[in-house]
Amino acid sequence: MVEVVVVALGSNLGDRAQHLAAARAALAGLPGTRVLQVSTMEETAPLGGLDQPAYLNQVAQVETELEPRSLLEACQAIERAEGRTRGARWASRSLDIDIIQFGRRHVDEPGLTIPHPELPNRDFWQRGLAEVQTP
Ligand code: A4P
Ligand code: MG
Repeated sequence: MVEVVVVALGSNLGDRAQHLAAARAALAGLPGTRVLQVSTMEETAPLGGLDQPAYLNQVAQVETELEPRSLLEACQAIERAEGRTRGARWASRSLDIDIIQFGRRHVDEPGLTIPHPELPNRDFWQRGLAEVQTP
């Protein structure tokens, strides 16, 4: 079954726009998956009040035949592929991919909650979602 899914991309380390571009390309390359629309990239102040670089955030609407758990695992593999900055240093924030919505499905399993519970708290996700959502 094909579902329309919205994922959030975020980066605050290294070449942030390049990490987001790599994420979009990798999503488009997943089996049974197409990128339908992407929102404008937006620079956002780091949440959590920590002394961190600013984020670049973007939302992508994709169509996929993957099940939620398979998509999560694929997103985590993409994060790992983009997760290294120069040298061997592991940088967890160079790319974060979160699944915001998965069609109209609700998932509440260990390690996977959809819709993403942080959606109401992240205005930049809401703006991105509004840009890609077809009425
Ligand atoms: N997980 C559960 N539900 C989902 C879902 N719907 N999509 C689990 C994706 N993952 C989901 O994520 C931790 C665990 O969440 C995963 O193992 C998965 O099973 P992670 O990406 O491995 O680790 P993380 O990034 O440290 O945690 P998380 O919860 O993704 O962090 P946040 O809350 O996204 O924080 N400020 C700005 N301005 N912009 C940002 O994008 N992002 C963060 C990262 C902090 N501050 C930010 C931003
Ligand atoms: Mg995450």
